Amino acid sequence: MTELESIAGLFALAGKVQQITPLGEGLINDTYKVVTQAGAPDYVLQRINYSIFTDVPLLQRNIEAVTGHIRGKLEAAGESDIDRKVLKFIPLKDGSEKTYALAEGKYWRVSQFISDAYTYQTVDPKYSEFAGEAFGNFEAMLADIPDTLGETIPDFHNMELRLRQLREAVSCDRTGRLAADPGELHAILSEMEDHGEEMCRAERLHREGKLPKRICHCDTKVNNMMFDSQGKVLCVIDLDTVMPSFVFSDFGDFLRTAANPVPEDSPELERVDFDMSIFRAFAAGYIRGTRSFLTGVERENLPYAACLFPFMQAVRFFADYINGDTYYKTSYPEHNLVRTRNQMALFRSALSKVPEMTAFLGTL
Ligand code: GN1
Ligand code: MG
Repeated sequence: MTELESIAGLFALAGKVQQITPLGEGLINDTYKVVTQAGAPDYVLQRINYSIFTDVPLLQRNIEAVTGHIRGKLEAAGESDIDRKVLKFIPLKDGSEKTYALAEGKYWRVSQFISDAYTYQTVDPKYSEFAGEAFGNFEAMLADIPDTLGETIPDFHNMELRLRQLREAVSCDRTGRLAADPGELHAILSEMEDHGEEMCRAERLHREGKLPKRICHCDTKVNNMMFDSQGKVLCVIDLDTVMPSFVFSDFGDFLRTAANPVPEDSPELERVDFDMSIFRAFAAGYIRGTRSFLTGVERENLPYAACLFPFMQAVRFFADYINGDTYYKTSYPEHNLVRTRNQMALFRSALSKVPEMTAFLGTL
């Protein structure tokens, strides 16, 4: 038996395991598909990146609360096919009801694999509108969750913190990458500093009592949404970062990935552009999905959110580059720098389109 098979064997799976193969393209956790014999569901086995999610019991408590709450709402609404509309985590065999295992110093969990479901790296406007409504509904369904969720990564989307982390990386220059730089890295840094203060607007609004924290998904990349074969949204996946945040997180991070015609690590900067047809479609769906709670301040700052997320991601990639690539998985030495350039190009493009975004929101 392989190591993965014996770990899968700790969970109360319905069928006998036949094969375990790698799945997905996450930058943080390692994910596998567990194929079982015919008749039983397949599963997703995941090794939780413990150096990033340091409180796994809290993480799984959040996820169980969120999926349980959504499951209850779907049942009350008489939904069919619930196991494809909300993730289902599998408890251990040992009767403890825990949904995670600690094996040889590593944390693992298993959820049921959603059959006949598809994820995409790119979406057209029609799918973006579905996604906007689905992420909006996700937030709306969680608006009345009775549990208090913890921050699985404290201050995850806090721009002030991300800038502080960048400055710390710069002042240590642990790898000497900055010292060896002929000028480009310093130019990136000064462009980031030029926009730093305006990009911390969310934290200021929150301090002034004008912007609430709500339960958000906080990783609304396009590929974290599952669609059925007809293109209808089934459910939202990758729930590690579901936590209290500003709604800008979900709005901004989706557009960061969906409105960019190229992947976040594409070196083809001339093709990076903030696609307004994706913005319009996603915004229309999102405004519909969040009608029950979205405030005026939240709504009028959605164009800011569309700029904030490429900017924040650029700052995070750049800090990691300077730190020597300790956070994000990389495939070659300049990977985080290529990602930084890409996200800064997207940020500039989004920033130039703020008036157009604001005008469009006014028509909804
Ligand atoms: C990470 O693991 P993945 O790829 O879903 C990161 C996100 C970033 C994203 C950039 C916990 O998400 O915040 O936006 O990479 N997740 C964490 O691709 O840091
Ligand atoms: Mg993911």
